[in-house]
Amino acid sequence: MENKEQAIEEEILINFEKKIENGDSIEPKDKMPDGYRKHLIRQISQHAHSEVIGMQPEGNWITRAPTLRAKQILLAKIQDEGGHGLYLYGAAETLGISRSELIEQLHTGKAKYSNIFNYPALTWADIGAIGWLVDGAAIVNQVSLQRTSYGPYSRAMVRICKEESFHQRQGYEIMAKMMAGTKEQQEMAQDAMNRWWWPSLMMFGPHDSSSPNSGNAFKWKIKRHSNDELRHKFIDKTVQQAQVIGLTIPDKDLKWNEKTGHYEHGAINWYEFHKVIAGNGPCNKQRMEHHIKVHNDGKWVREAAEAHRLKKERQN
Ligand code: BYC
Repeated sequence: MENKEQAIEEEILINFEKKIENGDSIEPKDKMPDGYRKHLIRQISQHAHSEVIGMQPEGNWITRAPTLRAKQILLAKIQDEGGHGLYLYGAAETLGISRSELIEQLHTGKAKYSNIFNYPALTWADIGAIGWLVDGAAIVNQVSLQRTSYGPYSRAMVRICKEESFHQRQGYEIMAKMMAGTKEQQEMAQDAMNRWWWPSLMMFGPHDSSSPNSGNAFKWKIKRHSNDELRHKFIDKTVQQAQVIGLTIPDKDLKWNEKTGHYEHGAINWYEFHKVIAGNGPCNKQRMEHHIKVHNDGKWVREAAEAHRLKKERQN
């Protein structure tokens, strides 16, 4: 009996590895090793939580957007982020975990979400910096994930990237406008840049040499580029964009390396990164309390939807 089960497991693994090697996508009905399934649930759910928690710092500015046009654009962007969360929760659910389990993992601290959303959005320029830098960093990562091996995740990325590029431009437009404005507006934009630059670099995760999940992620073609490769890509394109509008990158060690064809950056504060992802950043408590409150307030909606579903099922 044990031998038979072992033989089945081995066959699953051989077929799976063949598909990965050929570059075929893995679909929900395909047999897959448990490690692959768990790795994806961890990453996709953390990605989904990041999209939804990311609505909070921006939501803080809806009522204070400086013009009706800016308010409309911001509202649409935040709504998009909620939609991204839904595609990604849907992709995670195809791996055999329920939405309520995923939310419980978030609320109990078992699942992480991006470090970046634990910083406050203090001024209108922060909304520019979030769109330009945070969505800009997310795009670089997500364009690479469009070729990830799990079909539903890869397809979600294609759709999300189209919307993110609009978000990035929305943020850059805010920063460009402020840099073309008064001295106070220029200072406000530079201050936002100074506060969001380093946490944005941390979004790509630890350096490759201290990234425990990268080994399997590459073996299974979940990741196509390393944390450091993507971080460099982001820096190279963002430095030029900053120069065009007159913003200074807050890194005195930043310099162009002719040989590598990339910018070299100063040391990232990994102590701060680990503190923030362990739950001790400036806004972790506030973000989670808000999510739990809103989730509890929406309990009646979930109950009504479930009652409706059961009623329909009885009628059929
Ligand atoms: N923040 O082995 P590593 C958006 C954790 S939302 C927190 O390199 P991996 C937007 C990592 O989870 C876009 N934790 O991990 C929304 C691991 O801990 P666990 C969000 C981080 O998975 C609204 C440990 O550190 N994008 O754009 O190979 C408004 C070791 O790391 C972070 C995604 O989620 C972090 N930054 O690589 C505006 C992209 N980095 O899980 C904008 C999808 C690392 O073992 N995710 N950790 O306990 C990924 O591509 C990968 O998961 C990462 C990390 C590159 C982030």
